[in-house]
Amino acid sequence: IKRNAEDVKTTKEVKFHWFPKKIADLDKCHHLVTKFDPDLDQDHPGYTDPAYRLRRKMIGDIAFRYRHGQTIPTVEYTEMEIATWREVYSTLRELYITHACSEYLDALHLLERHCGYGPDNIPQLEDVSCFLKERTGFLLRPVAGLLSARDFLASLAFRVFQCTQYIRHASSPMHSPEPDCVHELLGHVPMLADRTFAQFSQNLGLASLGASDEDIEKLSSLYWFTVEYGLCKQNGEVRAYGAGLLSSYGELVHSLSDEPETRQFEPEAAARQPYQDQTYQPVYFISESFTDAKEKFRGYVAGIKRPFSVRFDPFTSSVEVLDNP
Ligand code: HBI
Ligand code: FE
Repeated sequence: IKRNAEDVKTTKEVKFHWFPKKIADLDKCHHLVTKFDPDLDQDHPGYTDPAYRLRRKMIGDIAFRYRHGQTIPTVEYTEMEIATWREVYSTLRELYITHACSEYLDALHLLERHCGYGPDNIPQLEDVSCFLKERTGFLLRPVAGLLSARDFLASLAFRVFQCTQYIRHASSPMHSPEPDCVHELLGHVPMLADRTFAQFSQNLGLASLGASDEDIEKLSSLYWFTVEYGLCKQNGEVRAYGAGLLSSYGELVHSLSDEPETRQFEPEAAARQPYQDQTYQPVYFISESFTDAKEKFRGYVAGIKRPFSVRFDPFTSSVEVLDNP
C-alpha cells in the first residue's frame, strides 16, 4: 500500500503515520490488499467464475457504502452459499470438541443459542455485532476483502473487527486464499467474545497506531502467531485459539499433531518469525493462557518507540494522544 506524503505528519521532527483518533475515523481505514482477490489472483478458485466474482463484488459494495454507526445490511445468502457453509460447519464442528480451547467452545455454544449459528444458516453480521457488543464491547463492520495490516490493526484499537461478508467459492469449501465470512465467523468471532482475548486484541491495535512500517510488520507477525495461529495450554493439553486454525480443517489437525515445531510463546520471537500465507505455518507458539500472553505482550509494547503515547477512552470510543515528555 502506497500512501500520500500528506499521510505522514511531522511533530518535533519525528515523522509518523496518520491514524484514526475516533471510532468514526475508521470510515477512512479501508485500504485493501488485492493479492488474493478473485479478479487478480489466478490461483483463486473463483478466478474463472464470472458469476462468483460478480456476487462477491455486490456483497463487497455493502462494505464500500457502509459508514460507522449504520446497521449492517442483511445478505440473503443463496442455497449454494449455504451449502458451502454447511459443509465447513459440520466438518469443523466435530473437530472443535477435541481441538478448540474452552473459551472458544463456550462462546460457540452461546452463538448457536442466540445468534443463528448452525449448519443451515450463515449468521448475519448485524446480529453477531450486537452479540459481541454485549459480551466484550467489540463491534463488527463490513469490509470488502483483505485489508492492509495498518488499517486492520487500527480498527482493533477501537474494538472494531473488520469482517468480510461474502463466502468462499463452492468448489473449495475447506479452503480460501483470502479471508471470507467462514474464516471471520467461525475463526475470529467466538474468541472476540472472551474478555481477556478482546483486551489482548485491542492492545495490539493500540500499539499499532502511528507506528513505523517496520513496527507494523512486527505487530502483524505477532498477530499472525497469536490471533491467527495461536495454540494454548489447557488442563495439560494443547488446544487451538487462532482463527486461521479454527477455520481450516487441514491445518487445525496438523497444528495439534506431532508433525510441526512448537515453541513457548515469546512476543520477541513471534514478532521476528517469518510467516506463511500460502501454506501451513513452519512453527506454532503455545501460550500458557490469554492472561499470560497479554502480560508478556505488555512488556513487548513497552519496547516499541513512538514519539507519543495513546490512551483509549471507552466513554467516547476515541484515543487521547499524549506527547511524551
Ligand atoms: N483483513 N479482512 C481482513 N481480515 C483479516 O483477518 C485480516 C485483514 N488484513 C490483515 C490481517 N488480517 C492480518 O493478517 C495482519 O496483517 C494484521
Ligand atoms: Fe483472520
